[in-house]
Amino acid sequence: MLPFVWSDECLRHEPQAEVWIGTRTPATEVPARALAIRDALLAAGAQEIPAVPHDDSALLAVHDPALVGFLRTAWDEWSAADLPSDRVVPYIFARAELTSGRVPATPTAVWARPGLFAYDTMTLIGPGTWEAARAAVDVALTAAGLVGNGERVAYACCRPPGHHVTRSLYGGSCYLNNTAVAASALLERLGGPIAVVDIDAHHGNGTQEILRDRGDVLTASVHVDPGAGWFPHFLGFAAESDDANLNLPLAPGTGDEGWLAAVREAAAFAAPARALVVALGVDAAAGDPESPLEVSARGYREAGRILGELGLPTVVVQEGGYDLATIGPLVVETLTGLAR
Ligand code: SP5
Ligand code: ZN
Repeated sequence: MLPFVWSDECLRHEPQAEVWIGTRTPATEVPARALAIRDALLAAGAQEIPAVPHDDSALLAVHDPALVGFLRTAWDEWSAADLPSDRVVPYIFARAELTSGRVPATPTAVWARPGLFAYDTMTLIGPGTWEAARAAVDVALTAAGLVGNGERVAYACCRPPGHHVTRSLYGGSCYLNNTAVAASALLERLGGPIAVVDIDAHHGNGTQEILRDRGDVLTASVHVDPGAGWFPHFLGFAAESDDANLNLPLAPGTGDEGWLAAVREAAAFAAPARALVVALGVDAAAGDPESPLEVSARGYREAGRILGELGLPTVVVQEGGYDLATIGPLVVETLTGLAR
């Protein structure tokens, strides 16, 4: 049965909250997500494979060393500063225009440093955040290694998710871009072109910005229309599409029919590739608290079948999905469709 890669370290990130429009709201990207998915996979007979530690080379191929260095030490520095906040959160942002494009100073104040790397206030850092995010990269790289060595499909059961992280900025409940790291590693191993198809409910903005214009990666994303008021708000529009990038924004309320038509279009776009990375968010499902799309479990199974029909070596990397009662079965449905 299908191999899935796991690390207990991914459970160590406990954000507790998000700061949204200045209010502290309960976190939805919680450790129980990964446990729910793992339980469903084991019940379905999937084979658990422990993550193998990898050095930073694949990570640094897609991320600015300054971002990685910040994330590695952010909690230790914050907690040592004895601040009146139990999570790392930005309050001032180093927008490029602020310094007319010049490199901004590295702030003396520990509490100003997150503004060099964070693009939202929702993505809190606490004890264990770095260890979990770095372990998620190892999970994704282990899955990519399995596929590089001939496995047709491998699934990275990881969190925190990654597809909102750019080369140098973190946000959207994401810290390191597991999907982009997996794609980069697969590219090294198998050669290009590689395709990334992102079916998370939200646009894969970080993956798009990291991988587009490389010339050897095709990126496609099916997501709720940011123009209808949804994260990541600033991008994810159809007009960003070109020969190497395809954005398929969908109206809130879109169900199986419209969503699967877009998945088919994304699959056709990915067809010329030598290998595939699927950024699997199951938050497009009806009932998910973070998205207004209305996809069913049968829809997810059909999406898996459509992507599996490409017949490509495929790494599936977990992204979003927040309804603890259904995310496990939804992942199993997708992988069942894919691995048939
Ligand atoms: C990986 C992923 O699915 N990230 C999604 C990030 C989108 N979060 C946007 C949150 C907008 C405000 N949500 C208010 C509810 C607070 N829990
Ligand atoms: Zn999402």
